[in-house]
Amino acid sequence: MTVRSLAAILIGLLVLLLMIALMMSADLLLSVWERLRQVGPWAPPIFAAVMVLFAGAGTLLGVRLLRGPARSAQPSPSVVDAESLRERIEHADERGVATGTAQAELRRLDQRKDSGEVYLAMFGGASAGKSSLIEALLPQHRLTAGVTLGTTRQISHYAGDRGGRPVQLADVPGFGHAATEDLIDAARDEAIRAHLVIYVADGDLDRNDGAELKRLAGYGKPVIVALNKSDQYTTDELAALSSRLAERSGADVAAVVTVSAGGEEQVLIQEGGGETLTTRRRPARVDALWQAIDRQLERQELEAERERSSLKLASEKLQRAEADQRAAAGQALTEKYARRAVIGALAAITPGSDLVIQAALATRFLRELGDLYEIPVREIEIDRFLTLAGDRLKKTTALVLAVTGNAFKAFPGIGTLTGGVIHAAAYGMIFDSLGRSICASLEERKSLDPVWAADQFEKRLDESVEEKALGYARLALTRWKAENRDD
Ligand SMILES: Nc1nc2c(ncn2[C@@H]2O[C@H](COP(=O)(O)OP(=O)(O)O)[C@@H](O)[C@H]2O)c(=O)[nH]1
Ligand SMILES: [Mg+2]
Repeated sequence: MTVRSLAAILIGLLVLLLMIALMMSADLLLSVWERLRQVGPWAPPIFAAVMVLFAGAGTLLGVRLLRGPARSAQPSPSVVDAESLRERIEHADERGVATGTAQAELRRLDQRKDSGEVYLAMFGGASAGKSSLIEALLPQHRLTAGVTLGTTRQISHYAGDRGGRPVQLADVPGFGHAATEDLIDAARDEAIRAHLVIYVADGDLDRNDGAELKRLAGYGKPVIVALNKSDQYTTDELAALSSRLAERSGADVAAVVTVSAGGEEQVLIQEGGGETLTTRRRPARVDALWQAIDRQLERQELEAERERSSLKLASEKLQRAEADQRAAAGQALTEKYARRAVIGALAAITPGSDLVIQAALATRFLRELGDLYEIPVREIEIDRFLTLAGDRLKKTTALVLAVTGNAFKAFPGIGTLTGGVIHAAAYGMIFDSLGRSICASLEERKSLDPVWAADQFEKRLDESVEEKALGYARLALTRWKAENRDD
């Protein structure tokens, strides 16, 4: 028996089973309906409504499960409109957030829109041939392309014209090698601001390239991958390479084209018995790239896409500035409460007792941090966290006290200190770690997550003891001396 006939029999059986199931359910439905009608004329419609409700809820649940967690959990809103962003900036400005970068981004978008120019940004690894490619696309410009890696140190724009439309080509530093993180970030921002990105590669795409392309796709950026230095490959190699490139970049890019930007090379020329070294331009072939660019420039959505990604960029810059400000304010608050904890402990601690978090002070502290992050923290979360943190603290009490006691050795001539002073300094470190773990939870988890924050608390306590001990020891000692002067 062939596989085909076996499949045919199986399908036949399946159809038969389905038909039987259909008949049985029809029979069941009819009998239920009949009985419902006997109950009263109102019964069948109610029954039908309940069934529809169940089916609807089931479908909704299924769809939710398939789609995964709700998108709204993401910190950055995927669609930002200019008006609400301006409002957010204004509010942030009033709170003292450094909104300059976000505002500059909006201004730049307005300027670019007014100019009517189409912005194309080069992007890619160092020495892939970005600068050379601009020279090949716009021969009226001479750039400082070079053999040295990472020659391009800043973002420059080169004006041109394509089919009567003014264009600006942005040359950016490539990533890899000598490029600093700041330079790469500036290049990324420029790519996000552009209408269209030309991703230059001179060989296979590696993991770095993949990550950059994914990131650009996240902004909805149209990207053309230009496989450069095609003169270095045979026709077969080139075909294999570009199909691999297309496969690897997948849905993230609009097109893959092969080009030869040319660039310059040093050659030895034989002349009348002697040899001279001269610079020669390699021939450039960039027609395929221009055609791919033209196709993208024809797209209606180009302008709206540029606006969307630029606004998203501005919004992210605002978010970063807000986070920086929250972190600074959180730090200041932490220092304030750590001092209070030291002072409070000096008055209250009996020598030799365990470290116990000063609950009333800690509760007020955590509330204030919640207000700062504009995240409501509930009593129950605070209690739970303080309990967990207290348990972790028991494990480290000996260590914290030992390190603190040791720190006092830095102060000459203090002889024997009461355990109370050592305890007080330890409280400074505890509140320091409390503050930093809660700030981390509020920033990263967008809530006071008791278990997560308690883990952070323990880790930060371990990390900070050595470096912080001296500072809090000094504080405790100063206060203690001030209080005992009259004795
Ligand atoms: N063989 C060959 N070399 C090229 C080509 N395009 C650029 N180059 C060379 O690649 C090197 C780096 O070029 P450059 O434009 O500075 O790269 P960038 O760092 O991406 O801007 C230079 O030595 C260029 O001459 C090309 O199409 N073929
Ligand atoms: Mg360059």
